[in-house]
Amino acid sequence: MPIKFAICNELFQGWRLEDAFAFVKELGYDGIEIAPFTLAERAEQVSREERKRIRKLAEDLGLEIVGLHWLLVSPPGLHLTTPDDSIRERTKAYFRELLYLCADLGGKIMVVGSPKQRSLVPGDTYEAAWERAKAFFADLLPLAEQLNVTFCIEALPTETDFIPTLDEAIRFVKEMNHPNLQTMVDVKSAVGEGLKLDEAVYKAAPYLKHVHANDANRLGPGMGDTDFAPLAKALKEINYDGFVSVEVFDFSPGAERIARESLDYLRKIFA
Ligand code: LER
Ligand code: MN
Repeated sequence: MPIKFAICNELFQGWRLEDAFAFVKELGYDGIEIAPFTLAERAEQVSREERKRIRKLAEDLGLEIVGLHWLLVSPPGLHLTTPDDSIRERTKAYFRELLYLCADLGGKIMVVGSPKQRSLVPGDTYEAAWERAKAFFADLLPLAEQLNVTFCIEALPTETDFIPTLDEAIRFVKEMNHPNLQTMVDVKSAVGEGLKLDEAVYKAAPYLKHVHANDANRLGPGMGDTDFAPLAKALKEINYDGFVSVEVFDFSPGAERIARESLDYLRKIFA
């Protein structure tokens, strides 16, 4: 199966969803990844009708809704590893809402990034946070399985002290030992921890369910010095059949240019 390309929707700030979907389809993307905060402050505020409308918009265009990321940008006050049971329970309840939103939109993965909302709170220890995070996901996994959604734990070395590296993400996946909790490679993060991109792919291969494509400079792939050739070669070698999804953090060149140049580069490199 050929590798599919997607793009994250928060880049299209101020666009109507239908315009963003149509634009990325026209460029030739296969999928779109949704940041829930772009739809509403809370997932529950996205009505049943709106979920159907969004899903149909994508289906009518032949665009796949890959899943969700930037899960906890809103609402405020949530945290995944805090020793405060009530905050953690609220966060878990919100993750259930996100699982339903993801499944209602036809999405199959949820990227567990949320660096700020998983970092150790002052006074906590890594080991205690680790056990809480395991219990947190253990409670959610039956619903994830029922809804056919897979959590992808994202290593974020420059943004968080909890699961900062791909090795730690893999260790977490192995300890959880559940098909609906896997990992992913975020390119700027792999570069950030000093991994070669092929090395990152081979390391993660048995658990690799998603890829975020971004230059180390936080622009789109091909818009800086990061060479994606080793990534493409390794993904082909392991017969990766998921999405490579463009995720940028510097929107200054404009959504149109970023979306177009990123896909042109990926197509050239993966050809
Ligand atoms: C944050 O840098 C990131 O890569 C996002 O995918 C977080 O969800
Ligand atoms: Mn990412």
